[in-house]
Amino acid sequence: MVVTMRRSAQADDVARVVSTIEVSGGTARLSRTGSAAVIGVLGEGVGITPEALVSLPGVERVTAVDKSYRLAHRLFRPEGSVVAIGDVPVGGNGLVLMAGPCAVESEAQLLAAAQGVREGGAHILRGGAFKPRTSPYSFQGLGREGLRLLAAARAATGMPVVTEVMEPSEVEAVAEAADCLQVGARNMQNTPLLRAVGQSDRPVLLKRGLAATVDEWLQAAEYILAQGNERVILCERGLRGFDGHTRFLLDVSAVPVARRLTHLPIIVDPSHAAGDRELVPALARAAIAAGADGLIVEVHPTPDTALSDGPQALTPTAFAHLVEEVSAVGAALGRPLHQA
Ligand SMILES: [Mn+2]
Repeated sequence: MVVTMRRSAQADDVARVVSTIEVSGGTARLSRTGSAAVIGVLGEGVGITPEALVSLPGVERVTAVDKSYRLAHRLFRPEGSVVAIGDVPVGGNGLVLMAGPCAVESEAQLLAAAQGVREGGAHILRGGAFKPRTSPYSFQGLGREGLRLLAAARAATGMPVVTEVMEPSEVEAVAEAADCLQVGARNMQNTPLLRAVGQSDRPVLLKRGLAATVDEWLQAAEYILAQGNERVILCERGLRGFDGHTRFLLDVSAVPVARRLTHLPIIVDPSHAAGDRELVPALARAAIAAGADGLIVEVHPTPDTALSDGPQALTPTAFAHLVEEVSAVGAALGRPLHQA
């Protein structure tokens, strides 16, 4: 259930609703953005009925929402959420660009990538220290040393950093080095990891699983939100398709579908969907046209020597060109690139 208060409701009206929920054994989560308070009811049990809540002073309406997610539900924050990564707001009107190498390989490679994407117009640096590779014989990332290099790149460029965390036991170390924790597609339904990042104070970039429905994706987000971390950004990155010309099938329709269902910001990863650098700009333009709040793009100073995902990596020059194109698409829709 989601309880929407009247705009005229007083603080003690809200407190009465919260205590009614809690006395009945439920948990109340308050959302206070916009003109009216909204209260999400978690773990509603035998004692709480919509009738008991709707008759309380100040209550405008009580809406039954899909039981599987409610803090992620658009009703909980109808005007949409803005989630800051460092000082960069994701969501809202401006478009945000995250870019950098698939994997952190060395100090020189990361710094060249970071400076290249910053000059090209990126707001946030991406780079993997812990890499979930399909084959155990592929490069697995530099691990803790990669985190150290990311923190150094952040200090050198001033760009906030997003990087993947794969294990609950690593959340603290990754949160220290990075401004945003990425949960990768292969871990979207790793519930211990979702709970662990839900207890972190860092924002979380939640990639959609490569065979996950939109509802499963939103339920994964709900795991994080239910732990108390309200800062979740969704990322569409392509589904398993049947045509080998692209690595995955970018689900552009997931952007407006998720937009209708949730208040969480939504970005798109055109790189892993395409798997081919020549296709990345078209998918990036399509994502912005479909209403995405931003992009996460793989860029490498020398893609041909990349230790992972080289075929889909753009050069910094190609990235700068992509930024010009998506900026034009965004401008046509009244959504300029975020200005620092
Ligand atoms: Mn990659």
